[in-house]
Amino acid sequence: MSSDLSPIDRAKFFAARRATDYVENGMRVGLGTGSTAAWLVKCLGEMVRDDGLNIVGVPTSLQTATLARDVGITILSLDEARWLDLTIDGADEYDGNLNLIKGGGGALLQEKIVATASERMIVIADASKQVDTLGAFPLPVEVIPFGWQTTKTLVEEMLIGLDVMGRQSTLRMNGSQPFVTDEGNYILDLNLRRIGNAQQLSLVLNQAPGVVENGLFVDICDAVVIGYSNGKVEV
Ligand code: ABF
Repeated sequence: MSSDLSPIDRAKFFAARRATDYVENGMRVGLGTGSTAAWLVKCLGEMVRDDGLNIVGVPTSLQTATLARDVGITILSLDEARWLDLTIDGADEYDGNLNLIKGGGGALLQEKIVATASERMIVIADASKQVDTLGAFPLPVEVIPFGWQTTKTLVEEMLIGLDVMGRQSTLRMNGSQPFVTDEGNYILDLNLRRIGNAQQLSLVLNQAPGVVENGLFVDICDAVVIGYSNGKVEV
């Protein structure tokens, strides 16, 4: 780790490094996406190279697949691996019940499929991601491009009567074009401000025909490893 990292990057690095304690020889490991997960992949790459760690990784995005290959981790697709021992990934928010908002990086669909196929899921994060109630971070919802404006209106209407504070959503952009996920879909970011019942909201959102998946991870995460810039780590 370079000494000129920002405090937040140091915190992410320390969380990622501690999470490698959960990785054992022979494991099939889901590799998350985002800047915190990238530290994990780099740490695991070092362990493969220097300590002879023998694992296979299942990446949750093209970006992570490229990084994992670059650092020397053997990767498989989920179809090849089928079931995983462990997934380690970042998050945009986590609450005291280990419920998460994910998808700020746009990889929520593969992340959720891989995490759900895993015996255990560990989140790595800096303490800024901790919240009492989810929802300050806009909730990403992956939708198919066909009819996305209709889906957007439908989703906003389906929020009426639910325990949320806002209902506005915006199409995520990449410059002047819609952001496109690895699966060829779009993302709606829902500005809900407060999510009172994450499980109910997740079930409702996935009822809309154009919705592929949403970024709420309920009852999926088993532990959060929280890193601090001074090197302290809490689990
Ligand atoms: C992925 O990366 C996401 O689900 C989440 O959106 C994001 C967290 O990013 P970072 O680790 O860069 O803060 O884990």
